[in-house]
Amino acid sequence: MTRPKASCPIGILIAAIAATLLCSSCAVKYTTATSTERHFPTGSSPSSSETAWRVAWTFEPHPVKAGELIWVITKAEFMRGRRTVQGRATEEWVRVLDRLAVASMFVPYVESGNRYKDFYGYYTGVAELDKTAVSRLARKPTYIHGDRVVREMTDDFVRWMENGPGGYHAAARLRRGEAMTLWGMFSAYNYVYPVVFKFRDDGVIQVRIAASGQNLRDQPSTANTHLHIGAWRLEPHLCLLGNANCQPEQIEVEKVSRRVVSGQEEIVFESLGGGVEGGDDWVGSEFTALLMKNPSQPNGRPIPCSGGATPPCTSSAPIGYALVPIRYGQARFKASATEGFLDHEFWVTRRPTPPALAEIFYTEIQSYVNGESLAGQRKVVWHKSGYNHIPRYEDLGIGTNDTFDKNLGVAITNFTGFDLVPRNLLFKTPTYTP
Ligand SMILES: [Cu+2]
Repeated sequence: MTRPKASCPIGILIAAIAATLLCSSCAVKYTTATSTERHFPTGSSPSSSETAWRVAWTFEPHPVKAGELIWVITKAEFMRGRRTVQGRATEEWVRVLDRLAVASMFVPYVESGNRYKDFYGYYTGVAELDKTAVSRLARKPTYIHGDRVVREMTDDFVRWMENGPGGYHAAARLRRGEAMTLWGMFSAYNYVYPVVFKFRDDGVIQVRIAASGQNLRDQPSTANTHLHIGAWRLEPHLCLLGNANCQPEQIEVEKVSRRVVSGQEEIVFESLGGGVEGGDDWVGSEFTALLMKNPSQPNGRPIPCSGGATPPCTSSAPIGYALVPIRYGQARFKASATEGFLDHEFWVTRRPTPPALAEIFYTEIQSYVNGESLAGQRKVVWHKSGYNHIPRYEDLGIGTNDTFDKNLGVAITNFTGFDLVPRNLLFKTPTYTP
């Protein structure tokens, strides 16, 4: 694999050494990996819970900005339920992801030609949080790791509602959703970017980023309009823990489109990249999503036998996750040929070896995509999603002589991102008992 132009092996080494030196007094505080496990519903014991998440994360040296760290989810495992085997209820955990992290924040302005890579050259670090302020603000109980990552158990509105014959009826039940929400933020000079990973009780992972902090200019004019294009990098795993036959290398990544074919609407599945590294587009009229599935990991749910098969029979449906975009639009204007990362909303590449610290920037993806085969390889999936920030009075304050002052106001957050949704991963509707 080729490497990003600005992160040669020596550069990475220097960055790693510099991070260690600069942070020698706080190495334990900022670089120690940690993990958390939470069961749903909140308050249930691990032996009686319906579902659960186990998530690990760490801080790694930024390959370009020496001395700065980046926040990386290094493992996400979901407990999909219990199976009774030989009279004993056994938890079934699925390793969903090996890595999940922000991969870019690209900010091109309509005026001036300024086009900032806020997660690359303009990155100024994982922001330190004021524990007292966060504890006052956040839902309880709150856990804060290394002054950088907050864990909250959050409400998630209505998860499901029953209906009955003739419509909704008074005896119907509903369920309030819950989530384990992890959030932190990174900064890029005047801007601050809250980063949120919400791990829901139904197996969904909601990934979001927002922009806040102070605007670059004092004027709320349309000439100061800019995009905040967030991007993420993830490594699907999709294996049941303990299944030695499961191979993440077999994962297939497909683009799913609702498309008119010969006058008929159809759901069309196409290999992302066609077996080699490559990218493809989000099409609003086709509700484009991605499907990641692992043929080497069947669902395993007991099903009636057919065709003379000998019991017990189980579902061979591969477990999977859909990547569902949440979008406001898509940027296509390139100021130069070096901005090829703007060409597509989805990319798939071969995972480099070793996986850490190499090929982690969406804005450098042109140097990663070089036509290598994906057959039998671990895959990295990339997605970008941005919003158009037209500065308004609400983002600014009023200074002396009644003039606008960016430093006396604050940019109001606008979140963008995507959802990761289980597909044929559970046995039944999660958190629902008929
Ligand atoms: Cu902005």
